[in-house]
Amino acid sequence: MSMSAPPRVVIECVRGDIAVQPDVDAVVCAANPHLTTGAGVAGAIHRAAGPGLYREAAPLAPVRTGDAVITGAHGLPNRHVIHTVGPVYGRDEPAAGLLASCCRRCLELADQARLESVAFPAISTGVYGYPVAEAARVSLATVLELAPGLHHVRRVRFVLWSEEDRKVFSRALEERGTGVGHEAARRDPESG
Ligand code: AR6
Repeated sequence: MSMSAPPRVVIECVRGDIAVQPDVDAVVCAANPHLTTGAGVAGAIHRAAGPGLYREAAPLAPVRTGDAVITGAHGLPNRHVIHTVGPVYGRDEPAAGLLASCCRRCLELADQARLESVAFPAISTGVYGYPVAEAARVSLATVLELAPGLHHVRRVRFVLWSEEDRKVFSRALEERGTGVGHEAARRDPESG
């Protein structure tokens, strides 16, 4: 790629556990408005972080759907946790607009905190019922749209719990193509 090209944001889609991403500055928690622990991502993050995470987060609640807040990472191997509240599919409308807003707010907070890297789970696709393929398209489109305007964030990783979901995200990323201020990279942690 040309030397004069703007700094690139690398987007990765990997299979894994969002609570075990030691090489990123922040991990995103798929939270509920009260920022309490729960199933899935929030359960894994709060378990690994320990009770200090909820103690720090609680005064920041309630968080509106589509919004996000940032805290320390406590027992997690990262610097920060960004807690975002995705839409409950079929209830919170417009679903795509709210999911895009989650991704945008997380990137804004990461960039404001001068973070270089952030890992997202597939927000809303578990307990909140958002179809994975649609969520992948919305989330990736939002990251790609915002990437050229980011000052600090250079790496965005989507961490998918199942291989099937990783493929869905990877395919959605491929469909968007590359070369507009971002670069797509895929890595399977289990293949080294
Ligand atoms: N790492 C990465 N992805 C995971 C993990 C993990 N450890 N565990 C599950 N997933 P969810 P939501 C996937 O339910 O839909 C909570 O109870 C999972 O397979 O965590 O936004 C909160 O407290 C799915 O694809 O988040 C809220 O009440 C995706 O992560 C509510 O659930 C998101 O699933 C939020 O629901």
